Amino acid sequence: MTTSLHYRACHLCEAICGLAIETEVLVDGQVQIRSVRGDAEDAFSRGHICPKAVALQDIQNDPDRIRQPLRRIGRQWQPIAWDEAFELVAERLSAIRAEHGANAVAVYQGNPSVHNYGLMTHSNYFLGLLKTRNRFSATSVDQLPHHLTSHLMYGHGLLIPVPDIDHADFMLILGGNPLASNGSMMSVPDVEKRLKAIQARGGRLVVVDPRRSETAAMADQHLFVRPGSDAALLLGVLNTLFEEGLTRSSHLPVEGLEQVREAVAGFTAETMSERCGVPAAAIRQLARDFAAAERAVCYGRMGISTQVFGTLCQWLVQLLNLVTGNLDRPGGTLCTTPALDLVENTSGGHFNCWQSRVSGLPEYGGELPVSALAEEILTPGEGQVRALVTVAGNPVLSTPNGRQLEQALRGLEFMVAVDFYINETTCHADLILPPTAPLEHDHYDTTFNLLAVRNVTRFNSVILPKPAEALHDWEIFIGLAQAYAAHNALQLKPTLAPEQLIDTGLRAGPHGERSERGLNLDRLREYPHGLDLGPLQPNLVARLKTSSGKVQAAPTPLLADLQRFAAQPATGAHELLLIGRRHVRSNNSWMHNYQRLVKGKPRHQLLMSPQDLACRGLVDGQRVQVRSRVGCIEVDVVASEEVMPGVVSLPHGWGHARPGVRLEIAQAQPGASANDLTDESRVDALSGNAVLNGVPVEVQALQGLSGA
Ligand SMILES: Nc1nc2c(c(=O)[nH]1)N[C@H]1C(S)=C(S)[C@@H](COP(=O)(O)OP(=O)(O)OC[C@H]3O[C@@H](n4cnc5c(=O)[nH]c(N)nc54)[C@H](O)[C@@H]3O)O[C@H]1N2
Ligand SMILES: Nc1nc2c(c(=O)[nH]1)N[C@H]1C(S)=C(S)[C@@H](COP(=O)(O)OP(=O)(O)OC[C@H]3O[C@@H](n4cnc5c(=O)[nH]c(N)nc54)[C@H](O)[C@@H]3O)O[C@H]1N2
Ligand code: SF4
Ligand SMILES: [Mo]
Repeated sequence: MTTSLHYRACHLCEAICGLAIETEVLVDGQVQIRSVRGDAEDAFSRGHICPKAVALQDIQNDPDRIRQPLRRIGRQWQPIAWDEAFELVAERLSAIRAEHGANAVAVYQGNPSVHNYGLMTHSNYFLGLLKTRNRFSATSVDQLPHHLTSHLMYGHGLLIPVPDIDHADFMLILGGNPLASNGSMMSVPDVEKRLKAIQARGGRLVVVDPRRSETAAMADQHLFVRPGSDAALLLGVLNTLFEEGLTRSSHLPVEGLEQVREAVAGFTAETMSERCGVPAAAIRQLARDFAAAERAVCYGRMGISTQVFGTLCQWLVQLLNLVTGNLDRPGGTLCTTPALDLVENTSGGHFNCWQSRVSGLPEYGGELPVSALAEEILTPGEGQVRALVTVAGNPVLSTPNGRQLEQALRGLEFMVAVDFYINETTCHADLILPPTAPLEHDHYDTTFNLLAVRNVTRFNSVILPKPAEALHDWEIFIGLAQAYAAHNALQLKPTLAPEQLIDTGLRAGPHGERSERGLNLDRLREYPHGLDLGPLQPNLVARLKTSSGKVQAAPTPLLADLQRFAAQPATGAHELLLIGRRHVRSNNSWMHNYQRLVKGKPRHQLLMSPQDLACRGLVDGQRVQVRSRVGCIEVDVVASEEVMPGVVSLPHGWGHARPGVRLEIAQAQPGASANDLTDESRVDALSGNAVLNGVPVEVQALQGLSGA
């Protein structure tokens, strides 16, 4: 038996930890994984690993995983050859498009797309040919407000300042729980150590969250905030900074600061306190503490993006850093100087160039908000969606009102999924095209090096042999493109393999041919533990993409949204509001069928404060029914002092007990889907981003409902 050791960046979340993976060749020539460990020599992650990476072994061997294309005939799945499958897709999509127009074909691209560089380089090779305006992705159930804010303020949706966590003295986190998520829009392996280091050097960590999350529990201060009201809190802080003369000038060229000062003048800590539930004195003190710190950073994530004023929140976060002189400053926020520079290589994005047909939600960067997907399928009329392509996504569990989407999918004329599972979404497809498993292809992270807390880069070679007949995601897209082009007499541009495209990108990048380092793919291959390109440096002046060459502090759409905020009545304090949560042993809507990951006690119950339980006559551990405007689920409730009164917390991505799904272990512990409760009609009106947090619900005992 021969064993060998391979190094590789983990692609499962944004932390991009270095892994050391040992493989062995068995007597029959098969190669299998022996162990997955953290790579202590990794320049960036220094040996950190979490349980998700260990489950890479289970992905490889999972009997549920599909290894050849499948075609659904009624309820049966039958193997089909690749060529036949490509031909079927081309034939069906071309026919639907010819009859009903380009927008009749929709696309959903899910989260793992951005963790798979072949999908990043090649999915559009095919999807671009469809020329549909009905493109959707996980962006609009997640970080769309970040992109839109950067697009409006800095001129490019990917020019996103990252917290310089290793040099900050004060870190304010709103709506992020990096101890569970391992950080997001901030690639930061080993985040717990880095947060503790802030405290060890005499700094402070403050967390704003309706739940005392794992991160809040280690913070120096935790403030409970009423879900969905962070814009009020941030406005109160910003107002205090101006009112008490706590601002600091910035070296950056800025336009619109006076307008900001005037626009927030009415939003005092005292008036905002009522809207967010945080005492005015605490809001003022937070502003003073933030301003007093030598190097402070405000970071707002998922919890404040996916709410009614998500974009307003992200704008206010940027402003807080800007007016205290912490934007583009060590210990504040800094933009990376990435080896592969998507900011230089792509357009800055566009916004609201068209709107969704039924609800008029705005386009961003060529995509529409996914909350509109089901209604675009269900509403008859010109431009109705009749066919769908999903790629690495499970919108039935991941997007608002999953039950409605499920119903919509049943009515499609044709659906094809590029995925390796028959899950809650792909079970509705006519055809599933499974790519190779993660370790069967090489890896470069096009996305998260761009958002890392140091300038890092790395290329890793393939670890496990590609099975005969298998295709990589990018090869599937080439196959689809060729078949589709042949059907429609289109001329396809030649393309290169992903690694060659990366080589070109590296050469053209800031560490490439025009720099001393002369980085290209061959040089990068010499650093399997990753190449550290140094700490983040101030660079925003040179990287700004606004037409004025200045930071736009007061973009018109954001000032207008402030009016929407001012006009909105405060949420009734009597309403029970649903929020989400993450856990290190769960990953979005998949990986629940990996024993190494999900072992142990269930983690998908509803958390409720003891006083909310008591006033409803409920007890810890009871089975309850949770109802919202759109749906109803049954779950076990757990008494928890972690959540503030008036708030219940349920993780998303569960709810695997649906007909047609083939995920054996996951179905033994199916849980319920939070997105059977979230409401597709509740969006951040400015961006169209889904509202997943702060959803009004009612909770009752199950037995009380008989006959209801
Ligand atoms: N209520 C609520 N809803 C949420 C959230 C929340 O916090 N609360 N979070 C939201 C967020 S932030 C996100 S990003 C979305 C994520 O939601 P989705 O975009 O649906 O992504 P996943 O749930 O990760 O779906 C993963 C799918 O991709 C497949 N897959 C994995 N790797 C590959 C690959 O390499 N190639 C291909 N072709 N397929 C692959 C898996 O088999 C699985 O079917 O969920 C959102 N939904
Ligand atoms: N283990 C694990 N890691 C993951 C994922 C996973 O599923 N599992 N998913 C990955 C993905 S796709 C993403 S986008 C990232 C997300 O990474 P994070 O943004 O860190 O997401 P969460 O861990 O869900 O933390 C969100 C926090 O917001 C809080 N919150 C909810 N509503 C509100 C509110 O109204 N105001 C405030 N202030 N807080 C609120 C929640 O209580 C929760 O603690 O994680 C990534 N990493
Ligand atoms: S924290 Fe994220 S990147 Fe690191 S090992 Fe876990 S899943 Fe992989
Ligand atoms: Mo996400």
